[in-house]
Formats: sequence, C-alpha cells, structure tokens
Amino acid sequence: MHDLFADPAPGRRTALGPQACVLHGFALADADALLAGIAAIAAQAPFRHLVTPGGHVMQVAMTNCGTHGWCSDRRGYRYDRIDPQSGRPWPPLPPVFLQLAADAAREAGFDGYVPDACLVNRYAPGTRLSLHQDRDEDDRVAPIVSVSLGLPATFLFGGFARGDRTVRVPLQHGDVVAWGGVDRMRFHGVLPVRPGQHETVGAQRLNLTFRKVR
Ligand code: MD3
Ligand code: FE
Repeated sequence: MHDLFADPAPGRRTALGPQACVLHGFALADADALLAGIAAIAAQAPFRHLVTPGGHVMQVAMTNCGTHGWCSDRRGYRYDRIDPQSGRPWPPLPPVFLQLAADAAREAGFDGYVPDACLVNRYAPGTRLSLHQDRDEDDRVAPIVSVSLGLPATFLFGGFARGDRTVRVPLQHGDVVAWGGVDRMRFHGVLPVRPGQHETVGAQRLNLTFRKVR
C-alpha cells in the first residue's frame, strides 16, 4: 500500500477511479451547519452500536436520517423506514445535507442527485471499519457521497474483489468523496482512527454517507 497524496489544498480534487473522486475541503463552509444537523438527528435517533448478523457489536456508532435508514441485527442487514429503537420514522434529511450532497455530486460529474438516505457514522479513537462493499441499496449505480468531519482518517480504496490491492486515502475535516457508476461496488474501509482532538468536533470522527436506496 502507498499514500495516494499527502495533504492537498481545499478546492483541489483527487481522482480515485473513472467515477470516484475526493473533493478536498468541499464541505468546509458548511461544516458547522452539518454538525448542528447531526446533533439534531442524534437527539431524535441516538447513535447506537449495531449487532452484525454474525453477532459482533460494531465499533462504529451509527444513526440515520432520510426516508430509509441502514440497520443491522442478527437477522441481517437491511434498510428500514422505521428506527427499530424508537419505533418512529428516521428524522428527515436536513435541507443543508441535501444541498451539499447534490452540489458535491454535480462537481463529481453526477447531475440531479437526490439521495433518500444518510447513514451517520461516529468513530471514537481506535475505531476502524473493515473492508466491505455497500450492497444493500437497490440502486447500485447512483453515487454514494461521503462527508468527513472531525479527526482525520485513512480510507482504504480497493477493487472489486476483497483480496484486490488497496490504496490509502488520507481524509480530513471537510473532505467529500463521491463514487458511483463503475466505481460504485469497490471494496473500501477505514483504518483505526488515531487519538487526537479536533478543534470543533473533539475526540471523534463523524462521517455522513448519502445513498440512493430506492
Ligand atoms: C467507496 N463509511 O458507511 S465512506 C459506510 O468513512 C462506509 O464512514 C466509511 O464505508 C466512513 O458504508 C467510508 C467514503 C469512501 C471512501 C472510499 C471509498 C467510500 C468508498 C472507496 C471505494 C468505494
Ligand atoms: Fe461503505
């Protein structure tokens, strides 16, 4: 594995594949509004550690907004309109979330992007996300747009088989990644988040992933 790039300036972009790119700093101007949105969502649908079908508790804490939320339990992975913890619908996508996702998707070459789900991931220091594909969405071509906030992290950008080589992609507060089309089904993961303090977000990394589920 090698580092794809060191620390590019906001406004730059890095191509990861034909239809995958990093938009460095694209969310910086909206970061505070996004953080306020996350706090409001978490007040309605608190972060929780889901159990995998194999019975493991996930290190990443998760919640959702939008018409569909990603859920996992002993029965499997799925999207559900109802938060199983509260019995109520997930909070709606805040307008600033929808606008940022559409703007980033357009910048990355995907016009008219209207996601119906946003999975919110929270990483404490030491937390990792193992290599996986996102395959629970009906639409496997529409882009997924991801926004990184708080502590930096290193993404693993892989191929179409689990054993394919991976490239390390450093991501920091305000970076946006969009990947769709031919790159949509790549394996990916996150290395353990290193301990630290972010000046506005504190000792955690937050990640929004926008998806088109239905
Ligand atoms: C896709 N989240 O929630 S998203 C997930 O940072 C998830 O929380 C991660 O994977 C997170 O399902 C990563 C950004 C990302 C980065 C590189 C990729 C997605 C990628 C490379 C290939 C495909
Ligand atoms: Fe994923």
